[in-house]
Parts: sequence; structure tokens; C-alpha cells
Amino acid sequence: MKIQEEQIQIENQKDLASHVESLDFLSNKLTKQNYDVNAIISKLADFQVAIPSWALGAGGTRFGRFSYFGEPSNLEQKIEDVGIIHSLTKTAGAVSLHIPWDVPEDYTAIKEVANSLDIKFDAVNSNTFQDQKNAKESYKYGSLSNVSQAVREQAIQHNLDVINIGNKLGSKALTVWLADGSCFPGQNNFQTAFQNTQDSLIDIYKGLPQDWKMLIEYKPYEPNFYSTVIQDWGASLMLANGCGDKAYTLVDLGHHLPNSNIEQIVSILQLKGKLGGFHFNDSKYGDDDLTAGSIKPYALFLIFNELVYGMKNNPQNPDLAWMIDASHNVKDPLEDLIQSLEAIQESYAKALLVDQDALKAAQLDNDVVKCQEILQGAFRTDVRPLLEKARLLSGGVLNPIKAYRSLDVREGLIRERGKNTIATGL
Ligand code: LRH
Ligand code: MN
Ligand code: MN
Repeated sequence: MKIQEEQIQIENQKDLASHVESLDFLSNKLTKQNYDVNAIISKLADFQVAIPSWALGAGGTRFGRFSYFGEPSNLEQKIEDVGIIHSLTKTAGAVSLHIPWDVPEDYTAIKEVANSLDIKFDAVNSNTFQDQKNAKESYKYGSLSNVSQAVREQAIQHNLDVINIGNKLGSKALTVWLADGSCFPGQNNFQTAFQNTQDSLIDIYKGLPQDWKMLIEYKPYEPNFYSTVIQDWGASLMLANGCGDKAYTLVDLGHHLPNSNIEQIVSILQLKGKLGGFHFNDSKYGDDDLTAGSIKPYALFLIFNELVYGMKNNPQNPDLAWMIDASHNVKDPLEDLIQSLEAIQESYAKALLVDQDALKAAQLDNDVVKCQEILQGAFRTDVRPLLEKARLLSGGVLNPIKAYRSLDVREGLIRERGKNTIATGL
């Protein structure tokens, strides 16, 4: 199923008058306050977030999974789904593959599908948290940190294979997330596990092409519940530094203990030029993988405020690999991804409204109240007309959820793929 340009135009006609009215109102207001509205809109239009190949079907939990009909059952269909989201939002121009869930059978064919939908291949993710079919060694007690050299070698080789697959598709980054750790005190020697991980990562790093990055993701718990080897940003940063210049820390919003100050983590990593990537989701309790911005929108805005500051003031930090890492049990996965994209863009737009000079002046005056007024003034602005305009200029729709429903996209997918499809992966 492919959304046609005429369909987009018809959808946009329905909402154009009210869009123009609300954009005029906001633009006038912002222009009077000396904002360059067009510059903000063009930054929004340029901002692209990768969709993970594992988020296109109903994710489920370990207690059950409720299928969403018309789900993609192969990589080609997954990329087609990303194409649908991208044609509506124009902000999802990349897909991030998890290997071995999504090993392409025919590289030329897959690249053609992606190309025709204007989708690029973002970071490739390795998987040493599940045992693979016919694998000699088991990851039950860890992968890159395992006490067995044979297991470590198998896990290293898998990562090198993933780099190879990504290379054929045009990816430029490898994301490593390890489930390695322990469930009970005494099970692991912390130092041995950490050193093994460092040595294994260095072996993988040696196989990284010159223009690639290695992104090291951390997580404090799950599936191991007593300790994880890469428990936090400090552990990730140490490992990245131990590998070299092309290795960076990746922040997944759900991978923190409750009340962690994520915006501060993001800020300091950028200062050190070591923030490489980002996984967006939201959570109430743990790694809940809920829709971005659905639970703590102010926290997402504060994170973006630091990211915007860093993108301007930290040229030592590379361009970031942005990705949504969410999972859906009760929503249509495509609608959920559209909502995440909207929340991410909205936070970005609000962060672009923060008057950095005024904030700096207020900080130098120790005017705490003014600092808060500046941040909250930006946060409380309804920036949605700016997002609409960015989509309109890029050929997307003014209202993606409304258009998705009015075009009966899910019904079309069910007609094409049938009722009993199952998404591979998580
Ligand atoms: C781990 C994680 C990591 C994996 C993905 C499936 O919780 O966030 O990024 O690759 O989920
Ligand atoms: Mn993640
Ligand atoms: Mn996660």
C-alpha cells in the first residue's frame, strides 16, 4: 500500500483554511518577539527520526500479545510501513534494522523498495541477547562479557557480521545493546565482566569501517535484575573512550532509574563530544517503551532544550542518530509511531523557541524565576501550526492521524496482507 500525492492533497484541502489561520496568528506573535519563524520551520522539516523495524507490529509484553491485523511479516513490508508513516509525516525518512530479525534476503530488492519510498538505512542493531538458530554457543550467561572465550568470540563475530550487513545497505552505525549482567549477587565478578566487555568491544571496533560509528547503549536492569554490565552512561562512556573516537554513548530514555536527570546526562555527554544516538520513548515506571511524550512531555522538552543547545554550541559532538524505540500493545503501531513523531517534533520546536541569550543573561543574574519563565514560556506555546507548515512544505499532510484514518490505511493493509499476519522480532 502506497499513499498517493493526490490523496495527500485532498486531505490537506480539508484543513488548509484553519491551518492558515492558526499559523498566521502564531507567526505574527513570534515575529513580534523577534523569532525567525521560517528558520524554525525549515529546521523542523529537516529533522528526521528513524523507525525501528521491530516497532511496526504489536509488540506485546511477556504476558501476552494482541495481534494487530495487517502487520508486516517480512522486511519489505516493514519498510513499506515506514514509507506510509514517512509519506504522511515527512519526518520518518529512515529505518533501523535489528539483526538477525531483519536480515535481507535480496539486498538489491530491499534497497530498491527503500529508495522508492525515500527511506535510508540508519544504525544497525546487533542481537546477542537471544540464542540464534543453530548457534554453537548460548548467551544465557552473557555475550561480550561471558566467562567463556568461545561465547565472546561468537558474539564478536555476530557484531562483525551485522556491520557487514549494514555496509551493504548503506548504514553508517552499529548499535550495541547488551543484556549481559547477573540476576543474583555473587553470580558475576563485576571487574571481569566489565573488562571482557571492553576487550570484546575493542575487537568489534577494529572491524568498524572508517566512516562508521559504534553506539553503546546502557540500561540499569532487565532482563538481568541484579546487575547489568553496561548499567549507566558512565559505564558506556568509559567503554566508548576505551574503544576510540568512533565510539559513542547512546541514550535510551527508558533506560534510567526513576527520576534520573536525563537532560543533564545528555548535556554533559555533548560537552565531551560523546553523545552518539538517542532512543525515544516514554515511561512511568521503567523501560515501559510508551509513546514519546505521552507521560512526561516537560521532561522531553527539557531534554530537547539541552540537545538544541548542544547542537549549536558543541561542534565537538557529532550529528546524532535519532530513533524511536517504543512498543505497542493496545494501539495501532503505525498510529502510535505517528504520535511519537509528533511529540518529538513538538518538543524540538518548543526547544527552538527558548531564547538562549535571555536564558544566559538570567543565569548570570541568578534570576531563578526568570530562567523558569523563559523555559516554561517556550514550553507552553502551542507550536503545532509550525509542525503543520513543515509537513506541508515537505509534501506531507497537515494532520497525520486524521489522514491515516480517513484514508483507511489499516483497512487497506488488512486487505493486502490478510488478518493473520505476525510481525517478526519482538
Ligand atoms: C533494549 C532496547 C535495545 C534493543 C531494543 C529491542 O531494551 O532498548 O535498544 O535493541 O530494546
Ligand atoms: Mn533502545
Ligand atoms: Mn529498551
